[in-house]
Amino acid sequence: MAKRAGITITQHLLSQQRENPEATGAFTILLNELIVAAKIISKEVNKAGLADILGATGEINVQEEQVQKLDVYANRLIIERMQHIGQLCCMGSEEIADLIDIPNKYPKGNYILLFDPLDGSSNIDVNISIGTIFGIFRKVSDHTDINFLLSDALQQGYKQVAAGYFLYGSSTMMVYTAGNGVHGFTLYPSVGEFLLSHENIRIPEKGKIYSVNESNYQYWDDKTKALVDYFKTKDKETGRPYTSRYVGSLVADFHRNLLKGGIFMYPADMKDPKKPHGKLRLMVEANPLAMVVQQAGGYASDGNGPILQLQPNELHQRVPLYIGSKKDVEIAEEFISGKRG
Ligand code: P6P
Repeated sequence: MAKRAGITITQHLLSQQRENPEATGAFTILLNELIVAAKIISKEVNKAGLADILGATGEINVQEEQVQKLDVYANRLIIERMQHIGQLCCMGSEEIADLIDIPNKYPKGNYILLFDPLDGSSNIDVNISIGTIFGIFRKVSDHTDINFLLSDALQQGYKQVAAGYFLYGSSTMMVYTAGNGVHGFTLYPSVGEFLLSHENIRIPEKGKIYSVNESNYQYWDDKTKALVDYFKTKDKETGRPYTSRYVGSLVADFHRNLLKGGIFMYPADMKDPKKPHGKLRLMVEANPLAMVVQQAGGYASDGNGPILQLQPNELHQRVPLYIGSKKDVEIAEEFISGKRG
């Protein structure tokens, strides 16, 4: 992986913009403002142990999950920073039930930002890496009297114009794709800039790591149990058993597997009858990471087919997720779809 240290994210975005004759700069403005939000979140996350910003608020969000103080902070911060830049017609947040309007006093734009402001936030108190995940669509409706329609957000993942994540860990990183490869940037706090550290990331075609919460084993169907048992079974020829690595923070687990190879799985389970398709959200988790992994040479499936081809029905719909090294995810698809037992 070639490295051109010293390239700032702004330089990189502008060079990508220059390579795209249709680029108007709107997208660069959008990402740059999101980066400012991430820098502020990073500062708060990294001092969370010192400020009274730890712990839960006592509220339950639209996902019926405990709301962490930093969740609320990050969500508000992204909304407030992004709503005034004049590039969005609306936003969708994992924390908010409906699409978020752009206040009338601000100009509107032609992009939709969907995001999970702080994924894995239950890990904040124990100093485990967490992240912000984002996906960007171009508006498709053209009603002059309506700013946006729900259908502008509920687009198939392959129509995303960009996607990526910020990882607040031992260092703060931004990993993104705009359809022209996957590039990683590391925040240099003393400089206050994200500098190119991982140019053109490629995920190994086959890994040696599987990531899944095995405490759900009893809630899986037989195909899912057979799949996880496959990765645990000794077979020298196929390099099994794989190593188990599961942090419980999607961005951290995904990022490790992106760099080292492997498969992350959050299968459908019968644990909660209200969530038969597993825990992860299609629009703000699976789709963005599916675009990143595909651009890096990997694959993301719901067990029966590509995540990026799924037609969304609702903003917060959940989906089983198998994502990572292409050959490993294809094996998962063979088990879950019943082609291999
Ligand atoms: P479980 C964090 O709450 C999250 O949404 C993802 O970041 C993570 O991968 C998953 O849930 C962990 O869920 O059920 O294994 O604790």
